[in-house]
Amino acid sequence: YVDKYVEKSQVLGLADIFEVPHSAIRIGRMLGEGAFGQVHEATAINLRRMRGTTIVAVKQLKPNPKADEVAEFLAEIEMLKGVGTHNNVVCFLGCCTIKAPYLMIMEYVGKGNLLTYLRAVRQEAGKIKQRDANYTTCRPISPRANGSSSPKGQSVNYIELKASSQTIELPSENSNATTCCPRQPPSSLAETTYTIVEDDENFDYILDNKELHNFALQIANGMRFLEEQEITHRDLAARNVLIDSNKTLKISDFGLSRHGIYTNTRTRKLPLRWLSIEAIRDNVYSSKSDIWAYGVVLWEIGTLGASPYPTISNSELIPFLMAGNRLERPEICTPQVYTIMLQCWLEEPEERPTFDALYRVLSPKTTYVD
Ligand code: ACK
Repeated sequence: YVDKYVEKSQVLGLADIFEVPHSAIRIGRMLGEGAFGQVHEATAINLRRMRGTTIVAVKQLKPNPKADEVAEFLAEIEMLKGVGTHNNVVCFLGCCTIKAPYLMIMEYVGKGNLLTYLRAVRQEAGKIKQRDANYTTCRPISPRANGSSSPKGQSVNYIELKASSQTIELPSENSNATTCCPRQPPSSLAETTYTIVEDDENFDYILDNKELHNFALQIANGMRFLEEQEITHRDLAARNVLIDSNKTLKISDFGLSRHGIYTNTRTRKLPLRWLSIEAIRDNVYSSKSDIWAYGVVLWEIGTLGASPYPTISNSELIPFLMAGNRLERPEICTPQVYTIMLQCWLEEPEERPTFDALYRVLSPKTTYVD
């Protein structure tokens, strides 16, 4: 199996447009490590269609990999060669597969994974809540004019937490203890909007309903690109979505990806709490099981990176789901988005939406002028 790919690469030799010599790669600091291997930041010289030096991410297997791990890694690279590019999918740039150490060269996505981002947002919100006891002034949240005061008893739809300038908006029930900044009116979808602004080399940790919606849309967009090509991700989770400095989300880690419907025949670590009923019970994976995982990712976003089913043990999960139970609606999540989650978690795979349909539901509505 391994030889098949090595032989293929050798036959293709330089004709393989993705093949890069090891000498063109300078490995830098380690970005992360998983069961499979390691990801490093690196510089690459004269990649395909990229003259000069490019900062990239390089994935490689751990030292002394087993033959089947090598085979899977090379198979993953072969698959990536045919995927094409999309703004919401980490771009495959090249590989070293003629001789070990085998390397997979990918677009570098500079701000880490979405789960870490969400938890950082949560932490900032926590810090600000701690501090808010010290605030004494309160101004209303727009759409009213700047500086006018909030009518008594009126609930506020969203809050803005501005750590760097020590400005905080909180719902009016907390009005005695808050400072509020006017900003644009809430969207019709928004129930509660949190905006957290914290300087981190000019990168803001912000999460509001607009951003939640935008994240949901971007992930659906990337997944619809994979769905179109009948590629099943099989490990879609916030930890496998990367974020760049422009807040563009990129779906990453195709370590488990396969074409079409795939039945797992080997024992391996599974992302149990992201798996659909049929994936856990029957080992059947498809775009419809990715849709289930997408619902869990929406829940991760809505809870700012909580862990799913914290009170349910692994062995209890299937009976729990089979009894019709599902993750609860996160507080900051609108009924519309929770309805999408519940559709993603329908027991019958065929009844779940497609990524294309979700992308269209989540897309901003086009308005036509007469
Ligand atoms: O949260 P992180 O910094 O983002 O830690 C993980 C780690 O490697 C293991 O997967 C990071 N990582 C993975 N792929 C990339 C990439 N293409 N660009 C930048 N970082 C990456 C990921």
